[in-house]
Amino acid sequence: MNGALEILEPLLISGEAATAGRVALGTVEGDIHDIGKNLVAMLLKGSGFEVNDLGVSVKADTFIEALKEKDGVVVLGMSALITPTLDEMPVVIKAVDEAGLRERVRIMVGGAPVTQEFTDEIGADGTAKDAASAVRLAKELLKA
Ligand code: B12
Repeated sequence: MNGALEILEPLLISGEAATAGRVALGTVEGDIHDIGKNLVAMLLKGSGFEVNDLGVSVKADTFIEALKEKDGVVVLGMSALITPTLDEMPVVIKAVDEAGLRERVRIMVGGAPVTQEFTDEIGADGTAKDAASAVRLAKELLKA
């Protein structure tokens, strides 16, 4: 699947200047699933977002460093596919709060086990069930 994504990527990415906004994206610590995350990254890039893909099993500290790299509003996207690693999402959100970044960071979460109820419970700003909806969500979050 990831091999197919490599072939598709240049076809989906238009080469337009990245102007839609910035996204830092990763699969949370303890989780190595990345096919869905990579699809989300690709569609975001194809829609003009500048995407910092942090990879898999990303520690909270690594997310925070990436968010600090530049000033201004940024979307943080976290992916998780295994139920136990969902617990990492509130850990990262707490770290964002503690780093004083929450005001300029819009948080979206996703992956098959993520529900709207869970999203609300952990205080994330939104979730989406597929990559196209993730792009719409990122745009909405940046408007808010
Ligand atoms: C492929 C796969 C693997 C591959 C992963 C390869 C890779 N590079 O990703 C391999 C074989 C490595 C693997 C390993 C494991 N896996 Co696995 N795996 C799967 C499988 C079959 C498909 C997942 C997938 O890629 N789906 C396709 C993508 C496109 O969908 P998606 O990820 O949901 O992403 C979409 C949306 O969710 C959303 N989205 C995703 N991320 C984000 C992020 C944001 C911000 C937003 C907005 C949206 C969004 O958009 C995406 C695009 O449409 C699932 C079963 C299944 N049918 O789902 C099990 C599954 C996820 N795996 C499972 C398990 C248990 C494991 C292992 C722990 C097994 C083991 N004991 O070793 C290990 C993981 C080890 C670890 N530490 O992470 C379980 C998880 C159970 C649970 N809920 O806890 C599942 C459900 C299988 C099962 N039924 O038991 N796995």
